[in-house]
Amino acid sequence: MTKNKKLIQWVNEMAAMCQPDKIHWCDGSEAEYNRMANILVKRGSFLKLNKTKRPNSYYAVSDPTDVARVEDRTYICGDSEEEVGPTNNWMAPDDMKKILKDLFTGCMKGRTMYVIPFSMGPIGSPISQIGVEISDSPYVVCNMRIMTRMGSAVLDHLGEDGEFVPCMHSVGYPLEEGKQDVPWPCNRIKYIVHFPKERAIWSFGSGYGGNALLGKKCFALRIASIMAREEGWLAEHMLILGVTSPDGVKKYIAAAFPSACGKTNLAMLTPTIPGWKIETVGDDIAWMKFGADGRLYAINPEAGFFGVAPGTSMSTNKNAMLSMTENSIFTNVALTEDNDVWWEGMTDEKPSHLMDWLRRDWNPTLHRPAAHPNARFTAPANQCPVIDEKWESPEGVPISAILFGGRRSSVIPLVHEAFNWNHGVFMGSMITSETTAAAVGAVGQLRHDPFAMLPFCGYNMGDYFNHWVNIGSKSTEDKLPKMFYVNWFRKNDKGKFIWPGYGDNIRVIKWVFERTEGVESYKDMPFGRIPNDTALDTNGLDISASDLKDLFAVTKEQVEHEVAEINSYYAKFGNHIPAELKEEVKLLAKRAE
Ligand code: O2Y
Ligand code: MN
Repeated sequence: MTKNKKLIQWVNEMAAMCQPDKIHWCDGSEAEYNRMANILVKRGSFLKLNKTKRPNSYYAVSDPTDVARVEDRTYICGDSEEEVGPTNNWMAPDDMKKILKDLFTGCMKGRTMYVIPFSMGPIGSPISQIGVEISDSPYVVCNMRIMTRMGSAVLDHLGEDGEFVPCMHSVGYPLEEGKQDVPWPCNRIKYIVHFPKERAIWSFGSGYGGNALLGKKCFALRIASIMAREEGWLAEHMLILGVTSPDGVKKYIAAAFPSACGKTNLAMLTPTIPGWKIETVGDDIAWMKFGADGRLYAINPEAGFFGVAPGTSMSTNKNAMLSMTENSIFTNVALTEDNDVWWEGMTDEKPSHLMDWLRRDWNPTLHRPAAHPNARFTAPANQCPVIDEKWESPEGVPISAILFGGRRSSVIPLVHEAFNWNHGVFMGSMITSETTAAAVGAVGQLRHDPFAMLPFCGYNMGDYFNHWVNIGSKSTEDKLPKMFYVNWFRKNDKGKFIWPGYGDNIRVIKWVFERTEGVESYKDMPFGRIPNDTALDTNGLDISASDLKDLFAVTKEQVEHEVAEINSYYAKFGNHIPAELKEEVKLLAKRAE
């Protein structure tokens, strides 16, 4: 228990409103985890996987209507619509509170209310923050124990008057008298709501991923981006990796990619060129603050991976596969006859018989996927074979380069480097990418996703760009990370990917590394600096000279089209777009002439 007065008062208030049968304060112990898992097994929500093949691991399938983040039900309730900007849904805070209070009243009848104290980042790090999630879902408790530092140690650190972010969650499925529970309780009505002034989160109706594990997207990105702006730091949708050259020199890189564009794969990459080593600090979120030396230091606020399963295999991401060999949870994948997991792309040969994520018999002749495309594994980060020795360092790791990326089949080169900080901010602001299954909605459509933060920025995106420009004025170019834009996804005229990707992305990382060392291995093109003719290491790579050329090919008309596109996108934000970025658009237009 706790002596924190604010926390006790909040829990009492929420309990009075939600009317649970019981309240359980989570201690984060292994025994508690096992008890929760057993509750879920009894309810039919969890199935214990084959204990020889996948020790201490569980299988869950969600309700078919609750499979991804619900962006159209996600709100930022700032004081005004302008404050949250045109990329967020808005409602006046008092109006939203009324709706939520109605929905939450009695919503936990017949259930236990779990109080889940958690730390985003190593407990006690100057960059970390504390949250407390209240939830009626034991599935959330289990996942939060993997994804965050959770339990009594956090309450001890919080003390009597420490600050925390209150995160209120219900699946919205009360068990009034006689009502039977279901394996995946949820509600047709869903609200994922953020109150910036109170720094509070309310989530109703969904038990899935980012909608329900409130430390992740809701806190570590939306609320933290607001904190970061007020306090002069950065809360970003970025992986963090360490790269060591054959000479033993180590640098850290952060990289922002839209959802399900291979961030986990890049974070755990197995290099195809000898002597290079990649180690993982984080695969989804980075919090970065300036150190006394004027450099940006990053921590991974999470303690686990909530990765996309389909497409993950021993050849695409061996380290992810080895991270989830035990103590893991699998959601919406398929189940094998011997109680193990399977998903599309996991093995070359498909199993002859499975139970699919909709609990139906499945065999390969059916020609439909056995796993949902947004199926997930939840695995502890410390089980990753290439976890970086400093991944829990309280002071974070110094960042030498920031990569931006998107899924673009044409126009954007394999890699280009920014001329300077503001040009890099401009590059981040112009990310467009083809949509994936990580969020509900059409897949494969091109959409702007600036800094890969479109669904995750807690305030006006124009002001967010300005915050990035301001960060650049707090240090000097030699200390700030260099910025790059990468695109692994260019296709040829037959619709085939030109670049092999995966482990071969080390070739691009190698060039980035050398650029941070000051090697003059570049030439200019309108978008920025690209590797000069000999700079990209293609030794041992089966790629023709013309394909290589195509990876960087851009016509004047294509650049002009991007300029027109970014101008019309910026127009949505009116005078919130910083003058420095408007200037960058003009400079790009000039370079295309
Ligand atoms: O949260 C979800 O339901 C899936 S989306 C997700 C999960 C882990 C990491 N990133 C994302 C994302 O959408 O960026
Ligand atoms: Mn993500």
